[in-house]
Amino acid sequence: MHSGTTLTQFIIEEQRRVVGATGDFTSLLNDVVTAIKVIAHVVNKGDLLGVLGSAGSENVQGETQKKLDVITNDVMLRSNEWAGHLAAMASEEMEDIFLIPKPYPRGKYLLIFDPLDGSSNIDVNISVGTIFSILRAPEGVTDPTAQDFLQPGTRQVAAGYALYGPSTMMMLTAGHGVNGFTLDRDVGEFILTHRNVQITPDTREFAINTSNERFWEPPVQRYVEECLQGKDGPRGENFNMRWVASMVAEVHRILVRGGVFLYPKDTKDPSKAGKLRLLYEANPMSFIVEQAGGLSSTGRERIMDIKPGGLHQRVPVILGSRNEVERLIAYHR
Ligand code: AHM
Ligand code: MG
Repeated sequence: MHSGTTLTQFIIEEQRRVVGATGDFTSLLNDVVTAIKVIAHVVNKGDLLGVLGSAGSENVQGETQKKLDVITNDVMLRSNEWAGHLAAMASEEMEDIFLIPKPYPRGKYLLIFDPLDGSSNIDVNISVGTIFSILRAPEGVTDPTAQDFLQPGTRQVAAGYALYGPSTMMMLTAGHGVNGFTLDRDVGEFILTHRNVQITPDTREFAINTSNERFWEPPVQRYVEECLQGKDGPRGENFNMRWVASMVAEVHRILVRGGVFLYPKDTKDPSKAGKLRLLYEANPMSFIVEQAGGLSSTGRERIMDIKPGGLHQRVPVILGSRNEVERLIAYHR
C-alpha cells in the first residue's frame, strides 16, 4: 500500500503558500480531478460499457467523434459546472464556449480542455489522455465570450494532463514546477509519485509522424534526416524513434526520459498551420514542458507567447529536451 501525499493534500498545502488564496482554485482543481477519475473508470471499462466506436457525429474540426469523445466531454462539463469557480468552459469537442448555466453561481476562472486526446487510439486499446488549462476570466467579466479565452499561454494559471495508460497518472503545474501523481484505484486517490519533474536537456529520441515527411518544411526535413543518419551522419550518434499518436503519451515519455516531439507545420492542408490546437493542446503542454526545464516552440516563436486568434486555432508544435528544441529553432532561422 502507498501511504504518500495525496493530490488533494498537495494542492491544499500549495494553496497555503499563496497569500490571500481563497480556496477557489483548490476546489476547482479537485473537481477537475474528480472528472479525471470518472474518465479513467470509463476508459478502463471500454467495451464492457459499450463505449467504444464512433458516435456518428463530427466535431467543429470536421473530425468524426468517438462515443468516448462525447461522453468524456460531458463528464468534464457536469463535474465542473456546479461549484461556482468557473465562468465558462471551452473544449475541443464544442464549437462555442459553454457558459455556466443557471442556477449555478459563476466564478472567476475559465477552463479549457481536450477531454480525450489521442482518441484515434481508443478502439485499439492504446493510451489516451485528458489535457486541461485554467485561465482567469478578465476582471469584472461574468458573461465571458470566446474572446475572453484568447489569452496567450503565459497567462495560464495552471495546466495539466491525465494519462490513461498501464497506470492512470496526472501531471500538474501551477507555475512552480511539475509534479506527477499516480491513481491508486483501491483507495480512489492520486498519490504524489513524481516530485518536481525535470526534462533532461539532451536526448537521442525523437517523435514525429514520418508519413507526413513530404509535406514538411526544409528545417524539419533536415533535422529528421540527420537523426536517421545516426552515427554515420553529422550528429555522430544513433537516434531512436517513437510515435504513439497520443500527444499525452509522448509528452509523458519526454517528461520521464527526455526526447523531442514534433507536429510541425506542413503543406498537407494549406489552410491549417499545424495539426494541434493552441488553446487546449499546445499551450497546456508547453506550460508543463517549460516548467520542467524543456522548451516549446513553433520553430519560429515560443508557443506560449502567441496571441490566439480563435478558440480552435492550430499551431506547429516542437517541444521537449532543451538542446534539441534549440537546434530545431536554429535550423528554422
Ligand atoms: P485528437 O485530439 O483528435 O485526438 O488529435 C490529436 C492527436 C495527438 O494526440 C497526436 O499527437 C496527433 O493527434 C496524432 O496525429 P496523427 O494521427 O497525424 O499521427
Ligand atoms: Mg486532442
